[in-house]
Amino acid sequence: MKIFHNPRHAEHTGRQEMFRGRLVDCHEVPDRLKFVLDELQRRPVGTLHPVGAELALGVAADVDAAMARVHAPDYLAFLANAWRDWVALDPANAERDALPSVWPLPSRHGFRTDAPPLNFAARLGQYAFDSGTPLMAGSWAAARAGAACALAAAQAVLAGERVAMALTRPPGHHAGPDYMGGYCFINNAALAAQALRDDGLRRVAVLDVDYHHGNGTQTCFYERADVFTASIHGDPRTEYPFFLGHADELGAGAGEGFNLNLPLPRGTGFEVWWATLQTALQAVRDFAPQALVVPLGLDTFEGDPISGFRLRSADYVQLGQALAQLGLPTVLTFEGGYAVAEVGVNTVNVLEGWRNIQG
Ligand code: SP5
Ligand code: ZN
Repeated sequence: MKIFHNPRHAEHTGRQEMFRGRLVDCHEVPDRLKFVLDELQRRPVGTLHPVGAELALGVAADVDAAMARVHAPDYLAFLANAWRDWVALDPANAERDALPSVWPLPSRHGFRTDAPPLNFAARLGQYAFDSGTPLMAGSWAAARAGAACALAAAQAVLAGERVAMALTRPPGHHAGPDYMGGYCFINNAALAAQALRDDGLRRVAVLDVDYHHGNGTQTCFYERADVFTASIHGDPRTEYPFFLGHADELGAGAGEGFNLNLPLPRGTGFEVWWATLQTALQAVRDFAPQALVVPLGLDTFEGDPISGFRLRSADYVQLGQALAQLGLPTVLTFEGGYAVAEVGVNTVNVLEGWRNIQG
């Protein structure tokens, strides 16, 4: 297994996120990735390949072109210049992370989206759906290098690897075509799926196992029949991201029937989660894809500080085995998982499960 990791990830190190009226320490911290790398030293289940944005070659040789296949040009330009614009708003901002605090509600409320603001705080609200995703000087460089990791993993699979992982942060599955949020800026899983399509695979499936609904990925492919998206997650009636991820979201237009949401109540344990995984796996098999992308969140773990499922460390070996048994060329992208001390063991357990099946 090839594991493409992001040497620039720590350039994105948020300090605080807004939670219920106060700023709390960020959950999405650089140590998450460090603990995975440490565990990979102990259990070398794959080969490690550092990838910087400048190193990506092959499919959509240009990382920026690949990002533009998924994200809107104005959103990418916003991200690329965000830090400069934030500091220009007030030089004292150089010492602070950018968090939005004003949003245009949907147009039914009369707020206009046809007259984009120039004020950076307003623009941040235009492109971010929560105030839990701090943006700082290095966020763009880190996210862009992460995109390169996702593309490198897709390239490896296209070149014949049975499984490759993009081990990067910030994560990606909450980022939509033109918005950030949920600790995410660039949707690495969507990039990988689109790269697989662009290299000629006709059908690609995405199976999101993060605790939170993969709203960004769902939205990217919602009206398309060539990329099937499925997600198992905490019920959005009580769980983040709240405004998407319900079971009745089936896709639209040509994409109708090509989105599957399997929400489960907070508190769900492995037995019910596993049965639900079987439903998702069967849906993937029914779609008959040529490749699979798995946004791999480890925040389904019983010890996760912000999530509510009850998986145990050993359960992740079974997850890896079940995914491997699909027999599909697969790209894994590292998403959530905030029990920092355990996220390494849990991630490598998935990879270990894979190796048990594929040798
Ligand atoms: C990629 C991913 O897993 N994103 C998740 C984003 C969740 N953001 C909102 C979480 C708010 C939880 N805050 C809990 C504070 C407890 N002290
Ligand atoms: Zn999550």
